[in-house]
Amino acid sequence: MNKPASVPDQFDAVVVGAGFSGLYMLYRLRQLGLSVRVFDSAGDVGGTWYWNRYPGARCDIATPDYTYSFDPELEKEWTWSEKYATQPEILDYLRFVADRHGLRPDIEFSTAVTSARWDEQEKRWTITTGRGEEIRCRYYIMATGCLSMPKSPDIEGVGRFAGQVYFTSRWPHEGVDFTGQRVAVIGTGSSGVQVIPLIARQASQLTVFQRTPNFSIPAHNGPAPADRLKQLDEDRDGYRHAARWSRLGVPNEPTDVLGVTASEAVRRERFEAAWEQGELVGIVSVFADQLLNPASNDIVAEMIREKIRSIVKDPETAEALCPKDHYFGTKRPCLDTGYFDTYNLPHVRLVDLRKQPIVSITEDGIETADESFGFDAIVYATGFDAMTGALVAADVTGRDGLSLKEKWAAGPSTYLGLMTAGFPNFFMLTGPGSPSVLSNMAVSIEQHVDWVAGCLEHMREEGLDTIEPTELAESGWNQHVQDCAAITLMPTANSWYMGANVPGKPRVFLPYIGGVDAYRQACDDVVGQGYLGFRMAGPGGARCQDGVIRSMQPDVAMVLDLIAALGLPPMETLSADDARALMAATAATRPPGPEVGEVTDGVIPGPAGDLPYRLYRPAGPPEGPRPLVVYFHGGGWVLGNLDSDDPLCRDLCARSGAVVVSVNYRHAPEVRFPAAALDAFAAVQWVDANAIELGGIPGQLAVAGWSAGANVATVACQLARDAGGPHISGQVLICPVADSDMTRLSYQENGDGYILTTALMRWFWDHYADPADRGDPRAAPLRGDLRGLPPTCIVAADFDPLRDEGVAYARALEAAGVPVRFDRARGHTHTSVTMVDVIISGAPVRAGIGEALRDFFPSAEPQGI
Ligand code: NA7
Repeated sequence: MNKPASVPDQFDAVVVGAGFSGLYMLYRLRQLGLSVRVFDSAGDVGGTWYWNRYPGARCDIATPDYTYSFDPELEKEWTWSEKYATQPEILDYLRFVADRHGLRPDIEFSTAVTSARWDEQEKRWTITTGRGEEIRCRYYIMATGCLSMPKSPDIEGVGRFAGQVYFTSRWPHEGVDFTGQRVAVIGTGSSGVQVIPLIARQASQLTVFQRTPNFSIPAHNGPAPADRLKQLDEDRDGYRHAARWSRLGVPNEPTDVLGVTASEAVRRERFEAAWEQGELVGIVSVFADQLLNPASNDIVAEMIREKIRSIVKDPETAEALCPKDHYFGTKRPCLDTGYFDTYNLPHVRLVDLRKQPIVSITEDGIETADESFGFDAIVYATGFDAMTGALVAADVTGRDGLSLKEKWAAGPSTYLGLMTAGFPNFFMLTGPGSPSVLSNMAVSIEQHVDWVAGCLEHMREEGLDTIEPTELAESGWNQHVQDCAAITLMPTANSWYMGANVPGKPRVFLPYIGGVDAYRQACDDVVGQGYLGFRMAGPGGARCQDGVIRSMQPDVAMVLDLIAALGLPPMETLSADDARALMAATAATRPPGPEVGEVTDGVIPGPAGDLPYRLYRPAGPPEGPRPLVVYFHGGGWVLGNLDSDDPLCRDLCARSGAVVVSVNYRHAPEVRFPAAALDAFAAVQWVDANAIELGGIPGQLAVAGWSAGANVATVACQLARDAGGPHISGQVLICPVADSDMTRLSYQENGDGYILTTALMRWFWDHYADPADRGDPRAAPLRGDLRGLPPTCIVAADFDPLRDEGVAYARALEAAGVPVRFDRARGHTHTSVTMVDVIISGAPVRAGIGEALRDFFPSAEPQGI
């Protein structure tokens, strides 16, 4: 379609792409009364559904959900014919939407945008198209889709083949008849899995070249799921609302069943139900921990492998089709119709490229390391340069001549997946850093479009005409995106989510895995906080509320939410005994921590009676004595015992390779200051004196502690120095109580809501020490003489009221000439670092502690966790 002669060259907004997102963006911008031009290189609307016309192409989200929800009338008028619509039906739907809302006049088809350049003087973008047009606009919006830029096949000799060549992503509109032909398909992702059974129906020979077997479950296609339709009929708004606030963009009750603890019967029942349901949202949620815990993941993976083995008759082919090199869900799982059955057909053969890699495409076919194959046609189902490919394909140049490609050379950087600093008024729909491909795209697209439309409306109302994220907000978001991925198994796979399918592409987890609901909340919170992290300007003035929208580790936030939901009474409102009972009850259900070689209990003669201890010896070699660590538990001198910190002690033991001796000291209010500190010093003396009997290396002794335990540990170091011994090689102080001054900034910032509160800390101090004693260095070690103390590792958590006294102690030690290793527990609270196997993001912090301990003792080796 040619550009009508009357089209002006100035618009409020230019949108690239006329697929699901571009069409709705156009609709919303028009609603705002903005002038808009949409460009698409395709001949019609449809986006990815315009191009991916290969036989068998279908959506993999059920149609009641894979649909627009912005227009109730449209919902009434359109009825999907199947559970998973075919590509032609989805294309018809998008045409129907375009016609219904009269969208086409604002769309210029068969026109690619080749470059876009920001003009800082004019505060406008200049867009150039493949037709040589130049268009100016205030807002430039990429609605280019996540899977729209085909990956060029990275195979030797691609151009050499003399027969027919097809790409699933660019299928001929007139279709292809493979009848009687010898056909090769390269690639077994969703496209390959969908197209293979249909090509097999026509071809005389079909050879599938598989590099990585994929997990696939039967789609059980048919009519749209009756239960979903019923819910929609009864309460359409409620259903759509539930989708918007769900994790994946499809209403689904989250489970709390853990794969690792569920019975075999429950595991089987949940898996079979998901298999029967035939929906991705079900199979990725069989267990709450399947994307976090390798053992849980393997349960689901093995059950799928069992299914594959039961379908495919030839055992060697079956085994080759069984995915074993990645965790289930870390590469996009497929939905299929008869995929595995296809390999039972006599004219279909699987070639395992792990056993015989492709050497080259030849004129006649394909040559592998073992064989030469002749073909009439080769079909490439080799995937896409996902999520970033289409965004950097056009030459986008922001402020100061910086191109998007240059800015993203080491991986994409966005704020909320919507914008990127240095590129004012440039929006991406479902860009990297948003849930996008990990969600129902229809829901995520509507959310993004609504957010952008709301933002532009706000700007107009406020007399603003430029918007751009700040560097701080953007780097904070990038960090959050990576933190969310890091607690899952996702980064372990060579997936297109990681950019790993395109040679040379930086390996970064691209989408946001925190969930559609959490993401929506973050976007809403940004707006609620005055467009936090955005710099806006215009005739109405300039404004910027800078900051980071999510800086807590995602699993820490989740656990805090879970704890809040329990509605427990604040500790400081309880008696010491009730608080101890509550702590013991919550500890009873947590994971036990890593296995260690040996755990034995004993007693130490203390200044006023025996002190119980528990000794942890690492597993495995080397035999013989190990360095010793005397550990003191946390609990504000009031709570805690040998059991309370047991998982942490196991973890420290395994990571450090040292024998850990956890000592219980006398508690307040029964026995007050300075009893705990004196007990700690006595314990250190006794362990040193009995090093050989405890399996330790004499002279290799460190102390460690958490919270009040770190307080008594470091006081013991001060006392040992003053007493001329024992020699202590180092101290590890995890979120230490170093002072009794509760006015520091970290108290103001974090004194309410992160388990250890100001009120609780006051309660601890009141139980432990009289106000007159609280300045004594044995209570507030920061106030003591710090010269000559052993090398120190201090861990301070961002969301801890004690953070700043940990920082102050580290600085003061350094000033006193003590070697200090300071580890910031980024995004953590006072308690989260110690929650072994509960808070996954705490593991790297504890790995650092293990390293610090090993550095105190050059001979130590970890047992390996
Ligand atoms: P995918 O999922 O990226 O699949 C591409 C497939 O092609 C995959 O099996 C690749 O193996 C294979 N491939 C890619 N390059 C090669 C080479 N050089 N040699 C052999 N095999 C190769 O793309 P799809 O189009 O199937 O699906 C994309 C998404 O669209 C899908 O996830 C849905 O969300 C819809 P590899 O795994 O890289 O070893």
